[in-house]
Amino acid sequence: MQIRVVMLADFDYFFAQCEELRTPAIKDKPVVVGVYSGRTEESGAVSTSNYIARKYGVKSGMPLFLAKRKLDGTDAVFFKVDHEYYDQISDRIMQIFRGYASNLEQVSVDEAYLDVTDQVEGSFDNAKDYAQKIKADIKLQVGISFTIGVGPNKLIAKIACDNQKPDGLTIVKPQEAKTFLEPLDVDRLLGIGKKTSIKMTELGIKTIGDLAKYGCPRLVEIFGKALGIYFHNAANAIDNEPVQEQGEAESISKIGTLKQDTHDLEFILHKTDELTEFVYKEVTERGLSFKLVSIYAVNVDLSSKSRSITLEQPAKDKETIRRNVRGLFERFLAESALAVRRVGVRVSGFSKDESRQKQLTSFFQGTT
Ligand code: TTP
Ligand code: CA
Repeated sequence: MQIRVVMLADFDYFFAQCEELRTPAIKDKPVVVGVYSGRTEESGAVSTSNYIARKYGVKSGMPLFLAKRKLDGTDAVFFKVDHEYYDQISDRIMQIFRGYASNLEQVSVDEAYLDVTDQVEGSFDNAKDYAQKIKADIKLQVGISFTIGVGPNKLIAKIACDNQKPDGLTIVKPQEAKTFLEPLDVDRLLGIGKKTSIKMTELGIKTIGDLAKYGCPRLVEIFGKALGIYFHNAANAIDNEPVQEQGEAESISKIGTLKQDTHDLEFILHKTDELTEFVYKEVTERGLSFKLVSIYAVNVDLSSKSRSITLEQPAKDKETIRRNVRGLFERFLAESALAVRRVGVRVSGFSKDESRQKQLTSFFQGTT
């Protein structure tokens, strides 16, 4: 198999960092974002906190009253989760990532894998500069910092990412991958929770290195075929899972640069029509219906904005994309005085196109 260069980007203390972005004055204070259950004013749990609050012992999942107690006497600030706002920021970053990768797999609101093999020509030395470039670009355009792990597959990228946070960058080359994993505890591998880890301790397996040396047939005997083989491969730094968009997070988009910076609607729509063609073709080829149409604009000052509209019914036609892109840009230009440099069109919220599935089914029925 060809060498791959896979990145995992994980946004630093994400919800709390979003709050710092909105209110920069709190940056030097402990910041806690919580889910308030509403039973009493104090009841609820910590979603996340910035690294200053973490120094006082605040942790995700901790009851809010306990976090308040730990931060007693400090000038800590508390926020209620605002998912809509965090999603917006996340979407903007994911959209920029798409421009940097052949494939993007969004894992959660603040994590995504990027396959950048082609972009860095398979070189891990290039990958370092490339990762720094992405980090700097997003810091500039959005103002959010994140940590990147780079490896020959998703498994290594993920573990590399956990190596140094926040604002970290850890690169594990293919030839270093096994040695990198060796000393780590087995529970660092995805799929090894408390129960499995206890079982492994009983077998004398403490580190990933121990697991790598344990015979594959024995592992299959103990954990079953699928899991046994997975453990053996993972411990030996083998993971062939492709980086691919999936489920909810999936979207199809295209971004392009305008021939000149402009604030003119028709000029912009001329370009977005081209982008829509591309998006529409992809949607049709994959037999998808979409429920969300979004636009994206990078202004001359390099700030970027996205706007979305949720359709009442899933759609699959070009005209729906065009009409909504026009409406979104009309509103966007009315709200912003800046000239636009780059524009994008995106559809998401997919469902499989039923009529096409029926066609396929009858096709199969017809041929058997
Ligand atoms: P994480 O990536 O686990 O944590 P983080 O981004 O806050 O911090 P870092 O990566 O720098 O260690 O989670 C991402 C977001 O998910 C987090 O900002 C808030 C939310 N979250 C919860 O709501 N509850 C939780 O228990 C956890 C762990 C996270
Ligand atoms: Ca994170």
